[in-house]
Order: sequence, then structure tokens, then C-alpha cells
Amino acid sequence: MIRRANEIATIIRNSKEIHIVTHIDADGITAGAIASETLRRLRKEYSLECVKQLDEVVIKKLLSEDHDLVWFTDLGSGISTQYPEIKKIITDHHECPPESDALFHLNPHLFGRDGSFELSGSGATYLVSKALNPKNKDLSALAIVGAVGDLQDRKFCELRGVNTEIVNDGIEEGMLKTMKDIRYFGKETRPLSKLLQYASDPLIPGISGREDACLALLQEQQIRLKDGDRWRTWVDLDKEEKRRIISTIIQMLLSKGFGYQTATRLLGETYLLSKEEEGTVLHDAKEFATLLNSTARYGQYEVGLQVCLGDRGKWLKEALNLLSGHRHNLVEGLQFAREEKLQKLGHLQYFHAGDGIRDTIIGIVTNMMLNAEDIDKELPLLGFVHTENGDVKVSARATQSLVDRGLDLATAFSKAAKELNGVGGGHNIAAGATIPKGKEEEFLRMVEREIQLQLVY
Ligand SMILES: [Mn+2]
Repeated sequence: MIRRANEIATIIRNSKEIHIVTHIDADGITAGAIASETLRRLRKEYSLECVKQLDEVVIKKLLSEDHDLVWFTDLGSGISTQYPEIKKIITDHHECPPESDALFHLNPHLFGRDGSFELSGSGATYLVSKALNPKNKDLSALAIVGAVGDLQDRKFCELRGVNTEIVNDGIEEGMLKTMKDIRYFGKETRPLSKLLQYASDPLIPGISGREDACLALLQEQQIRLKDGDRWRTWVDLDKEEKRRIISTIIQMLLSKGFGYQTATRLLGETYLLSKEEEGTVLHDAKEFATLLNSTARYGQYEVGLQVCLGDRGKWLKEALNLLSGHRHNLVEGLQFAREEKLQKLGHLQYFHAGDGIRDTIIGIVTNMMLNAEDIDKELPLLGFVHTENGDVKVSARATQSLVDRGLDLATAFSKAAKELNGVGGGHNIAAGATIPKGKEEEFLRMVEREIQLQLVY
């Protein structure tokens, strides 16, 4: 992979003007930020755009613009063998066939690595940046925000594979710190009771989703909820307080028969950005990633990009505004999805949100749904929504144990979408597709057949 990164670096050096095309999630934004900062430092002429997916409209526009070089980050592997008239380089991590191997294409899957947890789109982009100049190692922290944003630490409760090398670069450069801690979201900014209320991996039986039960637990453990007027967060607790809460949750899990494996998922590696202040949304990579998701997914990628590039003034303020809107939309979206009746088939379950949820957050909502206490974890969950263009977007999420049994959602989605003149792909554990409206039933039938073939019973 290092050699491939060097080859791509040479293509960049030999190009005058470069147009970056990236994806609208946290991994895409950080990838775009790494690419543009790298080109700025090289004094290249460059521009950037952020897209939901590489559809015909995007490609047509690129063909008409006639760039010296197009740099696809966190997407592009799906079209690597097409459009030879576009001079391109690709740093992506979505599943791709071996025949897409080419000198301009860096993707962990081409090197026997799994792009769902060993390297992200921003990580692949970082490898090229580092090949161009070792001084770019200071961009490693952004690559880790991208990896965590893509949930690459979920499988082992820590980052693995090539990601580990990027973490080490970050530690060496004084950009990153790691520590073993509770894995729940919002350790720096959420009031303690909210941290427990929204706890999802692992769920806390009888506590997750119930505010009064969370408050009762904290009271029982004699944890002060406030410092003066301010709600205390997880990072405000001292060691002893943290220990009390952790051991209480572990006891609860074990006594409800959840088993040792589930209980150990309570703890994992936390990735902290050393240059950011504790208690802000930028300090913990997980919270930083959510901030970025709340910009690009609402068409405001410039906001997230500027925050990645270092703005802590007006752009950060705008990002925080968007974050509160995003939180609100997720709560509403989840509520909406829960009210839609979940349909169960033999090998999958699904809901159709129609116009009720934005297509850009359907993946996040589907993931939150699958994590809910009362959802069957033995079946992959699919969520359908209508898009602005009159198509249907479908997102799927599954558990690691299904993947371990052979499930590959990316393959199922790409095959079925192709049959219906749509596009689909992603990772074994999480995938997405866009298909024509009215083709949902057919899509479900094909995906179900494919899943049936994949799973070893
Ligand atoms: Mn990605």
C-alpha cells in the first residue's frame, strides 16, 4: 500500500490543477480536508466538492469541467474502471473487485485488508498525503476522526490494522492521545444521565432509554449530577466515581445474562485530539465526527471542512448550530422510524419512512434503530426513504455476529441495485443503495435471496 501511495503521490506532483470529489459524511469531510490541506501545502491549484454519491449527474458535470486531475476521496472505487476520459486518482475504502486494481487506485481491499475496520477513506487519503511529505503526519488526527466516524473501532472496541499505524503517527506528532475508557458517546459534552440514557453498545438493560432510571442509578451510586449550575459530564468524574458506575453496569449486564463478551464491550479505546480543549465537541474523535456529520449531511460541507482546517471562530459556531439541529433530527427520525411498523421477512427486517426522514441521515437512524433494546439483532435491518430526486434510498445495518457468519451487505446491495438500474455498495456490515421508486419489493426479494446464500446456517 505504501508503494501505491507513492505512485499516487507522483501523479499529484505531475499535475497542475486538481479537483477533489469527496463524500458527505465525517470520513468524507476529513478526507477532503486532508487532501485540500496537502495540496495547499504543495501550492497546487485545487478545488473541492462534496457529493452524496457518484451518480450520472456528478459524472456528467466532471466530464464537462475538464480538470487536469480528479482526486476521489472516500468514494470512487465503484467507478475506477469506468470513464477513462477522466484522469483520476482514488483513495477509498469501500468494497471493490480485484479487477479494479490500478496504479491510481488506493483501497485496502486491493491489498487483502478489510476496509470496514482496517482503513477508512480519510486514512487512505492520509497515506498519500504522508507519501507526499512526512511533515503531513500532523494530519493523522483528522484521519482518525474519519475512521471513528465510520465506526471502524466498533468491531474490536479499538482501531486495528493500518489505522493503528496512523494512531501511532498521531501520538508521535503530539496530535493524539489514547486511553481505555467507557465507550459511550458524549463523554465530554453530555450530562451524565444523558450519556447513560442514550447508551447503546452495549445497551444497559432497564437503563438505556429511560431517563428516570438513569438518574436513579447515579443517585444510588452517590454521583453528584451538577457542579454549581453546570451538569457534570463523564470527564468531570474522578477515577473512583467512574469505577463505581462501570462496575454497576457490568453487574447489571451479567445478572441479566448478557455474558462476558457483551460486558467487555463497555470499555474500549478512546481517541483524543491533544490540541483541542477538554470538554469541547472537538476533543474526543467520536464527538468531532458527529459534529462533521451534522454539517455535510445538511448540505453545509464548507462548515465542517473549515473546522477541520482549523477554524475555531465563526465556522465552529455555525457547526455547533447545525449540531443541535442534527441532534433534533435524529431524535425525530428515530421516533418516526419506531412508529413505522417494522416488517419482518425470513432473512431481513425493514421499515419504509417515505418522506418522513431525510435521505442523508437514514443510515444513522437505521444504525440507531438496530441498537435499540427491543430490536431483533439476528436479522439485518433495512431502512427505505424517498430522495429529493424521486428515487428511493435504502440503508442497511447488521451486527458483527452476522458478518462473522458470512453476511456481506455491500455485495447483496450492489448486485440487487444493479439489476434495478440503481447503484449500491458499502461494507459487509453497513451498506446503502439508491433504486427507482416502486422497486422496493423487488429489491427486498433479491437482497433476501442473496443474504440467504451468504449465511452459513
Ligand atoms: Mn468512509
